[in-house]
Amino acid sequence: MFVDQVKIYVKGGDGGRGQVAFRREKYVPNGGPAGGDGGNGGDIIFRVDEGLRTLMDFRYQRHFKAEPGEPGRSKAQHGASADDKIVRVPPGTVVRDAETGELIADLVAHGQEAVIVKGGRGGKGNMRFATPVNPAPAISENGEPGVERWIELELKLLADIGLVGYPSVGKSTMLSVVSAARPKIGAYHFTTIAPNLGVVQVEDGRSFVMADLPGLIEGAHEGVGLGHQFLRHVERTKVIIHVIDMAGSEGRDPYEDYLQINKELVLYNQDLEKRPQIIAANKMDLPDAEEQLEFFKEQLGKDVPVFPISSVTRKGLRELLFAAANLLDKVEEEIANQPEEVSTGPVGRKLYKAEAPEVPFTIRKENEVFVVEGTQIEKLILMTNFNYHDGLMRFSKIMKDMGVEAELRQRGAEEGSTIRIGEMEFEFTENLDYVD
Ligand SMILES: Nc1nc2c(ncn2[C@@H]2O[C@H](COP(=O)(O)OP(=O)(O)OP(=O)(O)O)[C@@H](O)[C@H]2O)c(=O)[nH]1
Ligand SMILES: [Mg+2]
Repeated sequence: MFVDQVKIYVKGGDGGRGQVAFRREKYVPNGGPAGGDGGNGGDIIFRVDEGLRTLMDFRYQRHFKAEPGEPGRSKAQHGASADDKIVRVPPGTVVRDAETGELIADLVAHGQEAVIVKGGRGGKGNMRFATPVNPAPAISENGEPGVERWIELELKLLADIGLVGYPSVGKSTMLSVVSAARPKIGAYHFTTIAPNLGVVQVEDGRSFVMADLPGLIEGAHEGVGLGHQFLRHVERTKVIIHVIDMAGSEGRDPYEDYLQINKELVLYNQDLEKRPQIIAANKMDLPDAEEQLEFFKEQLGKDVPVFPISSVTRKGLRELLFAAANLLDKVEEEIANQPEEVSTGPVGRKLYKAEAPEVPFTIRKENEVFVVEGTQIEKLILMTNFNYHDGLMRFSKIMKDMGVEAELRQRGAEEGSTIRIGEMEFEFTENLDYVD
């Protein structure tokens, strides 16, 4: 089974909670704060492994969670940070946010890594909150929650050259004679239902990866036949070999075939119009093929080379492969001279936009309740340890600094009004001051 699209859930590890503790030592009166920070939660990192070919493994495991950081300890010890969780993916994996469709990572080269979600930061222990005004604060933070999201993985084949054409024109047959691949061959349509890859060796030592793709028919760009599902693999090939049944052995007109397939490619993706293409006139061993080829060339009318071949007798294949390798070299040279794109960066770890952008808070009224929303303020609620009075004071100071308090007052909140942030509800209190 060829699995090339899955939806999975990922969550970074939560940060460990910071500790409230005080030094209690002999001969040291009023020991200072000694609560350590929590450790950071682990990130989820995808790493390309060229040993993998499909997204098959993700059909059985769809949830990935990184470990949380350890809580901070007393005696000024920090909690340990969790290890990152490494998830192996095949080369050609494109990762998108399932909700927004936003590109998170495009993983191409063996060993390439991307941080898919960040783990949460460990909460600060009370040692960190000591100030000259409040030298022994009972404040600590809870750990920051790890980022969670649903993502979509899509596998795009990494073939240099793709074989494109109607069903039964002989694409699989060609791959089977120019490489060690053994795709299924049949005299019926849609024999090939998933792409096959083969490594092609040209006589002069050059080699490239060729993909035999399922046949396309009219309407493929909108999902007719098998086409749509596999057209996106065509997007990644650098050169297209357009295979045509030049004998018209099924009664179709070769030139009509040629136009129709090109139309489907362009309707699917405008860029495919400019993709370098080589025309392979196949089945030249059959009667009438020569005549049809002449007519085809006339209709084509432009200076596009056509390579007459027979995958059965192997005639013409050598010339075709040379031309393909030459064109591929040219395309690769052009790519090498282009400024580097973000999406296919060098091997190494890269942080794509793993976190949602911070939006300032908003306030809306739900009946009599003032609901404050915003990632930063909601995170603050989760990270505040309300068990300590000092913690509460710090929370209220940050609310004030962020302008939440002023905005609430302006919206009509007064002493005793109900405020809701995240899961928490509390009463609005004026004049809460940080330093008592
Ligand atoms: N005479 C002749 N027959 C060929 C040639 N190439 C392929 N065929 C035959 O054409 C039929 C279809 O070949 P396939 O290679 O399965 O065609 P395909 O393009 O992969 O077809 P789908 O996978 O269905 O899209 C088979 O019966 C092959 O034997 C050729 O050069 N000459
Ligand atoms: Mg086939």
